[in-house]
Amino acid sequence: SDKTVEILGLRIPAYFVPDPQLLHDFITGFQTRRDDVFVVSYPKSGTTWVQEIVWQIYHNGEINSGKIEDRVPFVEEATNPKSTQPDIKTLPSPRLLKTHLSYEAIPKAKNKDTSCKYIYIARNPKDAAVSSYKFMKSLGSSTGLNAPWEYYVKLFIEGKTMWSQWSNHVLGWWEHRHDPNVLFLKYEDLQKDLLSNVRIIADFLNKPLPDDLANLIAEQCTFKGMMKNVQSYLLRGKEDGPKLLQKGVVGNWKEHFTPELNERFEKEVMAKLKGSGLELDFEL
Ligand code: PPS
Repeated sequence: SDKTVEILGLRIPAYFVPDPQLLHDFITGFQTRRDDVFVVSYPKSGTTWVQEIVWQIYHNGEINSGKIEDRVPFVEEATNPKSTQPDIKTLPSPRLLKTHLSYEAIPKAKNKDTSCKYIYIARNPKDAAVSSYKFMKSLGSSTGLNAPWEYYVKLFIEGKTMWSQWSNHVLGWWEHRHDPNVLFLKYEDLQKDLLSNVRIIADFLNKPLPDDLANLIAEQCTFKGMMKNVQSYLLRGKEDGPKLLQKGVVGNWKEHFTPELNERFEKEVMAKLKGSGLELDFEL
């Protein structure tokens, strides 16, 4: 947790925020445009997946080998001098952007009529916790994490890992799921029926797809399809290191959770969803 900085109530990894005040000012001063599309999530919930789908919807199903962060830049990376992604401020419209910001912290239009769009993707937090642990480990000890799984998951439950408490994040967005400019998706639904979800995303973006294009994008955005363009999802300069695409399955947590840990997670994380109507802990 000492490797994070706190901005707008969220813990963000320090390795890409050399100056927290600068990022704070960037986010709070962000001028949204009506045609901005934010792909939003709690980390390791399927952001890259939705970024690729949205990008292909805007580019007629083209497969582009450019890095995903060059095509759909990351808001929280915007003030990192080491970052090579395009400058978000001067990016031509329509801007497709990635962020892990909470509903509270995300840039919004001053006037509701000129609001941009937000696509939120949620995932079973047990799988998200395993995914982020593996990813952080693969970053190496200088920027990543050098702790056993049991310790990491304890921090996750306490809301001390990146982007803070999972339940606050997801429920904050869930409350706005009926807003006309918010689309709330679930990773597990995309796994079950990708084609329908590609259509739902396209319709939300006012870009309804002809059948052949919807089929093509759904095919190209399966885990297998995206692995054919894997260089897009490897971190620049660290091509043999951390991967945004790791295993891509539902229920991987079962290999990592002891019954005791599962019980604690149910009590301290899943229980917070009670009464909200949001269900994520289901089997495929
Ligand atoms: S990040 O770093 O927060 O932006 O990561 P994010 O992209 O949100 O999440 C990474 C996990 O999403 C999986 N993924 C996919 N699963 C299924 N199908 C497709 N096409 C796909 N693309 C990405 C990726 O493998 C990570 O999950 P794990 O469980 O680690 O495999």
